[in-house]
Amino acid sequence: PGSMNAATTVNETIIVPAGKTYDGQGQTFVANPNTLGDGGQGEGQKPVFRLEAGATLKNVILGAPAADGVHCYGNCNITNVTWQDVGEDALTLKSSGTVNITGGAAYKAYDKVFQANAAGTFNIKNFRADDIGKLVRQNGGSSYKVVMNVDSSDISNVKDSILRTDSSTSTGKITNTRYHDVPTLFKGFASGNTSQS
Ligand code: DGU
Ligand code: CA
Ligand code: CA
Ligand code: CA
Repeated sequence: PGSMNAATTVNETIIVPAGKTYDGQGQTFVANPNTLGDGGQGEGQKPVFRLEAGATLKNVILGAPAADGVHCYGNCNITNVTWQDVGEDALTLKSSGTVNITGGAAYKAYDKVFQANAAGTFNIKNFRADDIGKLVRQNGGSSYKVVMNVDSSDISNVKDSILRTDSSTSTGKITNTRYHDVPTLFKGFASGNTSQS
């Protein structure tokens, strides 16, 4: 009980080394708009967290501004991380790997939440998303394979679609998930590459 903890302002990207875990213990982090980015739609903003291969980020709240969110270089685990107001996007896979997103939430993403800029897999489980453009977007025009799995989540107020790709090899699967005010679940996938149950 008592007063809330003030947000921590991040002036320089926090790097989580390969294989290590960063536990935010429920603290709120905000980007310094002058050094990382203002969380608007301008490209080239810096991430608040950069995860090297095999790193884990957990128990973190990203407040506003969130700049370019989280960058993953290879496999990463994102556990109980909430974006209160997604910046340019929430998380980007920068080099090939599997991103496991378990628990947490993302709100107010003008465009994308999760951005796939390399081949890999997104396993999204027990996640809440509201007021977003798209939940996962493979980089426009790319043809590598991205596997997008959403399970036991709750998604609402989507402008575009939940999962979107331009690649004929990418796949989308949505299971045990509730959604409302979603115009399209899947966009751009080859026939036979999506499933929903
Ligand atoms: O149009 O600039 O949106 O990582 C292409 C975009 C794209 C990336 C992507 C990102 O290449 O900037 O935020
Ligand atoms: Ca972008
Ligand atoms: Ca936003
Ligand atoms: Ca971005």
